[in-house]
Amino acid sequence: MLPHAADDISRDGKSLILAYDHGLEHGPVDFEPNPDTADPERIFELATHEAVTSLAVQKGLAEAYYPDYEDEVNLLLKLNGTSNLWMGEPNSAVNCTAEYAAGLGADAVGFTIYGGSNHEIEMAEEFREAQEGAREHDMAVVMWSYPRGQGLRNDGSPDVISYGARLGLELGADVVKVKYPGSAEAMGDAVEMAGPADVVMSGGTMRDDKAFLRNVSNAIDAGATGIAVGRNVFQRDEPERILDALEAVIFQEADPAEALAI
Ligand code: FBP
Repeated sequence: MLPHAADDISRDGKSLILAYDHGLEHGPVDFEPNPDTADPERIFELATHEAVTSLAVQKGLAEAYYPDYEDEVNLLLKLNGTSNLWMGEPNSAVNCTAEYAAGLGADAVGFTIYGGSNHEIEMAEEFREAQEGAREHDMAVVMWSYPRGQGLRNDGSPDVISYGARLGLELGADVVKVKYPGSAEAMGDAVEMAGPADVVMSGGTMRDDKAFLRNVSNAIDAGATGIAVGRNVFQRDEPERILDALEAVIFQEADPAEALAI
């Protein structure tokens, strides 16, 4: 484990990853609340906000837009991903190698693992290749650790989320992205399981500002180092406002109510 491998995509040990791989993972439905968000340029522009420590996108968007933003945005290139147009046990295609990501100027790579899926074994083997490739190019490794599949009755339970955090540590991720397990205590358990790996919470669907910021604040209090968030930021009419508030909660550990007043 390289203790500071995630420095390129964090600030003072904290991070706000703006995730924008939704066009692949969920499709145009995620742009419906705010149709302008289908335009990647808008999100690359948003990623220049000082709260954002990296932007997570797939290869195609990086090739088309990153050359214009490489001085202002840290690139977290997602190496696998898939659409939800098909049905079956959770799985994800590897769309890009770590070497190719390095060539695009990536600071870090991202990789989804669906622990508990019938495809977990092949996904772990694909992750091994990605993780070792990232090490060769000094890129941090962020694992989207989302246990799900036939074997799991409740993939949102604190125990399963803690197991997901541990998978990240065991397999060599520098940062593990997990769903918020519902309380600061449960998040604390996940953070403990991840050991020296950073834990960031996932953003989820758009919801009430105060409840959202309260969860983020609880996660930070529990030792999480930040958030990887997509819809809860980019679907808003004024995404800069919630980024300002997130910046205060994550980097200044401000109270959520005060952060909203900024
Ligand atoms: P959100 O903040 O919008 O939840 O995005 C985080 C994320 O991990 C994205 O990177 C990804 O596209 C999406 O969630 C996958 O969500 P799920 O697999 O749960 O539908």
